[in-house]
Amino acid sequence: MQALPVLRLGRFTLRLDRPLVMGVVNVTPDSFSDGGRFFGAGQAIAHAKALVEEGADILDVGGESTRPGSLPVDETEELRRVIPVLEAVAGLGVPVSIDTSKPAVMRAALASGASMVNDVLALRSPGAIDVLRASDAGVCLMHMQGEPRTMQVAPRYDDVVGEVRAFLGARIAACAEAGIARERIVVDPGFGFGKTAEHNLALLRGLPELGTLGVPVLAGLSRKSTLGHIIGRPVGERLASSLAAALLAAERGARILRVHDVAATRDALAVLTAVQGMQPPGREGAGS
Ligand code: HH2
Repeated sequence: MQALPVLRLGRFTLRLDRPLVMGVVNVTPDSFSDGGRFFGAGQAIAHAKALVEEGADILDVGGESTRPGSLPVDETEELRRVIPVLEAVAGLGVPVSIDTSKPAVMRAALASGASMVNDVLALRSPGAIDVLRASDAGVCLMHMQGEPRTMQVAPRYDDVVGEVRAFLGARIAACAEAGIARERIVVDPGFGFGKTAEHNLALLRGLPELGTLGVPVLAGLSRKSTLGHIIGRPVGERLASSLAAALLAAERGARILRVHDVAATRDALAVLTAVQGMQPPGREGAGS
């Protein structure tokens, strides 16, 4: 089944005729990629505004790191981190997603202007589906094997693409059963979440198979350790490899790229959409 042409996230309807860019706003002291640089609400808000100016189609605000080995954050602290940021960025003109697995944080975030829930547990926490059922928000259902604290210890699959696809298919079905329209759903193989570099590469290769689930696929490879594994560079030196990964994912059908470097990703994707014969936004009539 082909992916639906639009994505409905609360009051926003996004067309999916070109790959969309989701800009990451981490309000955390310990994220793997930007390690506390935007931890204060003021810094996070300024960063979010900069990402919108760079062309982010969606912002993804998170108050809990899910990097390998990270420990859970309690609900009060997570709310303290994200709510002031959501209230400030909800009016920037692009849909805002809340990156959380806690139903209470989802509920408060949606009440504070978020239009999407990005859940690395794919709404498996008790009560999470009910929060989405009672809203018109979008949802990203992500695959993870295990939990962040231990997920990279010994990830194992017989058929990583088949198993991830079956899991995501079952989560789409659970959402459909709860009355969540397919146009509100996105799926994500969860690069780096309980996967070795080989598993991640197999998933990138097999991304078109996830596209046959009939909802848009989101890919988050930006600055991840699989890229470090390939090129042998630390997290601050992975821009070129992140752009390569974003293009490869988009070429294999990913409709949303979750990235830290929005402007550079937009430029890279503009080349792809031009080659594919789609019009990059805002460049109509450009000559040379
Ligand atoms: N990756 C991270 C966090 N959330 N959500 C989805 N849907 N897909 C992903 O690949 C994904 C995600 C990890 O990246 P980051 O937010 O930069 O780091 P941290 O979890 O350490 O805050």
